[in-house]
Amino acid sequence: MRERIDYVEREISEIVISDMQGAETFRIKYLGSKGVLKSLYQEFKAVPNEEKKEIGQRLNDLKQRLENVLASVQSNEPEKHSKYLVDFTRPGRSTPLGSIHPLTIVRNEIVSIFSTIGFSVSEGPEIEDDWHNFSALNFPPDHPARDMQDTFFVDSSIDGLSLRTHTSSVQVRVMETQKPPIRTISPGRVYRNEAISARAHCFFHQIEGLYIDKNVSFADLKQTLDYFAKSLFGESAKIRLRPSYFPFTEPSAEVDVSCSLCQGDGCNVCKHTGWLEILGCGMVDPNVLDACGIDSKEYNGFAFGMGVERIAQLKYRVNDLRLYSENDLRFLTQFHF
Ligand code: 2NL
Repeated sequence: MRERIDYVEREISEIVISDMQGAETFRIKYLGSKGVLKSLYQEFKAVPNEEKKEIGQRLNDLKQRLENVLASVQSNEPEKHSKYLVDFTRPGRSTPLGSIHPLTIVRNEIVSIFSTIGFSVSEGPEIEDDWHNFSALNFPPDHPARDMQDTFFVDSSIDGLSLRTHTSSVQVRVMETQKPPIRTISPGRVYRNEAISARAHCFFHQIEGLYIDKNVSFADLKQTLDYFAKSLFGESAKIRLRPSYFPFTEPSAEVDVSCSLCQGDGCNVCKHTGWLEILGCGMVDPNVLDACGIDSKEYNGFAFGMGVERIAQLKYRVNDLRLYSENDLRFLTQFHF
């Protein structure tokens, strides 16, 4: 009730009535038989007894104010009425502060960790051709990711244009245009043709990293990822690597981080393994370097990729991927950094 009275007071202080027509509209809206004041008095009946005195007083003041405004306009004294309408001493209306999306918070944090060790940020288009999304990355012609089932093709009449399925396509562009040494990460939205559920969405956010130089070793990769995991999850975080396969890296590995909730003892979140999978990585396949115009006899490097949703899920215990894109303020306002 108090808020509604506040609201009406604020509203009328901003109204400018310039003619008789305006005065009549004002009268009907606020003082008419189906007007705002009438409905406030209606609501007043339900106010608890102990508050009746205060709220009743405010209502009567409001009624007086509305009548005064109307009378001054009708008596054609515009100066007087403008004094009633605008109170320049009122404090300004406060604007509620927004909050930063959890995926943005996590992305910024990851970008900032890698920037401390010399990685730049590169971005590229979300619609890609077959070369940058697949062929240059050593995907064989019959790889399932090239199938309509897994990838969104933009227009069947335009050969091979699709929504990028990973941000490796950005790194292909970097390798094509820059000379080693290259140290870059590419954050961005990627698309996969999946049925939407708590665990899968048709788009998600990825951060990929690429390091190309002379004599880069697998130990360099491990050290970089160990530094990253400790910076993101705390000094006590450990990583482990398991052999894996990607078309664009050889050898390839999947990386787990020790579960920060149970310190490795085993809990629901890590399914009693003590470990959580956070990213994939490997040494860039020489075929990829050569396809991008970098001599694989002279240079080599490592690359890695991670899902931002996945990392945010682990950091903030989010259990349903759909929450990230529903724009529900009850979810979005919970994140602070
Ligand atoms: C994952 C795994 C990975 C890469 C991404 C990459 C990029 C270039 C060359 C070679 Cl240009 N590799 N990226 C490498 C290994 C894994 O992502 O699970 N992502 C969500």
